[in-house]
Amino acid sequence: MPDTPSTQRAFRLGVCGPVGTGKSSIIALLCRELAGELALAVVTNDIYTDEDARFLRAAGVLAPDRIRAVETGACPHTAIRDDITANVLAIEDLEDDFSPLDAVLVESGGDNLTATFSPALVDAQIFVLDVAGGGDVARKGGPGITGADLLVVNKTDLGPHVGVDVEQMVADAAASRNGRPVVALSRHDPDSVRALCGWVRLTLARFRTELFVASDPGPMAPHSHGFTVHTHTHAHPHASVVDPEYRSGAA
Ligand SMILES: Nc1nc2c(ncn2[C@@H]2O[C@H](COP(=O)(O)OP(=O)(O)OP(=O)(O)O)[C@@H](O)[C@H]2O)c(=O)[nH]1
Ligand SMILES: [Mg+2]
Repeated sequence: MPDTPSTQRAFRLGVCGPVGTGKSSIIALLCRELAGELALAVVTNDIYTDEDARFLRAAGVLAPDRIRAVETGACPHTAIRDDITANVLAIEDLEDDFSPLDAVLVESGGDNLTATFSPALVDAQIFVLDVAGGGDVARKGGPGITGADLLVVNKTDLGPHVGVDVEQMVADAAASRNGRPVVALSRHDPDSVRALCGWVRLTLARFRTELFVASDPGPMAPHSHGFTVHTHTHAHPHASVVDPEYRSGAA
């Protein structure tokens, strides 16, 4: 533990989205672009492996001990939405070990279109779609697509190869988001990388003001795992906010 803990904890930024859409690659890219100006750490979530963490350590974008894996033992959305304990502990350990941190990036293991982070776990969240997943996915909606703080339409370089009209896909995505931002990203397109980094800087700056509150994109759709039915009901209304005191550690 540091002698004098910082009065404000690190900004917690979640990255979620379906399997293989490029979440780990985006985290690697953000670390590569921003580690020179921000003190960063990463938590990854996976069911039984720490593969994402190993990928990020191998990418050499951050000191290896700043990257930690949570093995959820169940669907990753459970650990980012329903019981966030393991993730919160991993983040707090990183904050203690590397204080002061500017931001902790949290990757959800790849999951379906409705997986979103609890606003009690992250301050803001990026939902990632992949052009190669099909142009119509952006129209399908779901809380991540419509309500995440940022929607990334990733791998735009693949559009011509998979027969997807990227401009139309981005327009469809934007139309479903009620003005919330969309970034069309390819790691091969420096302008798009700048746009993503610009959003992260802006959101971090907003977090550091007293005006920032985490918003909830909405819960998982009801679903089942074998015999267990998850209904994910909540007593509070959605688009709810986290107590602003929480992020200063006062709660
Ligand atoms: N063409 C192209 N491929 C990309 C881009 N970004 C990522 N990829 C590739 O997409 C594949 C999946 O990337 P990951 O970053 O592992 O995706 P992920 O969402 O973390 O995957 P899971 O954690 O398994 O759900 C890899 O082969 C990446 O190299 C991009 O901008 N363009
Ligand atoms: Mg990954």
